[in-house]
Amino acid sequence: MTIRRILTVDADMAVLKQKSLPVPVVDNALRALMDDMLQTMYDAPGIGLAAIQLGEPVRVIVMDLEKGEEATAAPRYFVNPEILWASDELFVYEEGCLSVPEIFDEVERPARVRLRYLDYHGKKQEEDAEGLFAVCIQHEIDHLDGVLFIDHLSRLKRNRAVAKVKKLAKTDA
Ligand code: GNR
Ligand code: NI
Repeated sequence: MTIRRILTVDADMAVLKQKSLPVPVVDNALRALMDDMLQTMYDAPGIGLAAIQLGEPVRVIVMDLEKGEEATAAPRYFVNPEILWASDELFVYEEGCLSVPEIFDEVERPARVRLRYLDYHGKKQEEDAEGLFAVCIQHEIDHLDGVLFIDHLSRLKRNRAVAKVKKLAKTDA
């Protein structure tokens, strides 16, 4: 398992805007990628990560809503996730993204979604999500379609966010 570099909007916007491709089969090579993703996410730390954030354009997500505390670790893996249904009811949450570091803003999304995906073993699953789980899985599926949470904000806010991340990257370098 390897901690890898997380792509950010200051340097890697073109890659992050790519649409990721469905995975044909869940094999050991894919599980190795998922293990790297989880370790990278825990190290960051974050609660979710899409493969494209490591530069891999495949439809794979990892998640741990327990923030990776060893004792309560609850890693989740989603391959080829699809939203089968979304509630009309909406929910507002202050989101952040490891690819848009130190920017936080409110995004409105469906409060509940029904998911279909393949798990770590390639087994087909269906599941309902609500609360933070629903927020996070929608944020991650957006990544698979080249959509960032700042794309849900006004153009002014989005431009300011990218400018801020670029400035931050300069001062950190
Ligand atoms: O770690 C993360 N926290 C978070 C908080 C609110 C809404 C979404 C997220 S996902 C984010 C990690 C990330 O960038 N995943 O793509
Ligand atoms: Ni993100």
